[in-house]
Amino acid sequence: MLDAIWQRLSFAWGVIRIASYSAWRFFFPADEQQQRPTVSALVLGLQGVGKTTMLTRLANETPQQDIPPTKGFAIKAIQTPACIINAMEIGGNPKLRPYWHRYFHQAHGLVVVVSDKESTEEQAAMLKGLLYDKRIFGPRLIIANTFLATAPETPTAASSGGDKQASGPAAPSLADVVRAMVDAANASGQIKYPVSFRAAPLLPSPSPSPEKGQEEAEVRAAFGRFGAQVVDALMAEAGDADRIQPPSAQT
Ligand SMILES: Nc1nc2c(ncn2[C@@H]2O[C@H](COP(=O)(O)OP(=O)(O)OP(=O)(O)O)[C@@H](O)[C@H]2O)c(=O)[nH]1
Ligand SMILES: [Mg+2]
Repeated sequence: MLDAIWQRLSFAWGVIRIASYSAWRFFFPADEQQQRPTVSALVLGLQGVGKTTMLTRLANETPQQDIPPTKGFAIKAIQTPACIINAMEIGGNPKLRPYWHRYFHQAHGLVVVVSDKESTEEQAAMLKGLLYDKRIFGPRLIIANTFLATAPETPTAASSGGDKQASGPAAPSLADVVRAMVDAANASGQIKYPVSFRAAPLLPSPSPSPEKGQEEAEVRAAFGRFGAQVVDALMAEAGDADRIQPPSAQT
């Protein structure tokens, strides 16, 4: 009951923010240099994989220490050189996942976050569904949050129970599994737009390395390329960036 009220309130708050921003831009249009296309991206992934953490960082905000799970959805505007991405995250709670598909038609592209903290098997199954789902429009970007892979002293999902293997050859890493799925999807000819893949830790490792800033830059770069890719794909379709419309608004 409280959850339903909370979801309605967050939805209303999202609508108010978008409406206020649109009204502001109507009366005070951005100067020509600032006029970049706006595209919408749907951000999905299991609970706790780091979707809000990633979007908070990309929106140039400092993530809180302990981020509460996203109830319903959350929207962040991300500035990239190519465009402004309105990223809409839907919570990964199992109770929310059956509703993901309702948002497929509202986005120009999809970002899926997977994390080596969670079961590889469960995430591979989720990813397979999302990669080949024909209701999803536009390019897809898969980001593997490889935080644990860069913190060797922390047990990984593979070694702590997620994907148990008594002994013998080490299980392939989440990044390897996902990369193989992405390559297969791209080679299958069943997907209209290309799928991109980036593996990067979203949080700094416990013992920060000198490359800490570079890790974040890699995630940012992946997002920048994603934005550019979404715009390119849409321009090829529409012929003009000004005519970019979310798929749901095209009919
Ligand atoms: N140790 C560790 N903690 C992480 C990692 N990614 C995120 N966290 C933390 O895990 C918690 C959940 O992260 P979120 O960014 O809220 O995850 P989410 O994908 O948005 O989860 P939902 O909104 O519930 O779907 C936060 O407290 C983060 O600080 C990671 O890779 N490793
Ligand atoms: Mg979240």
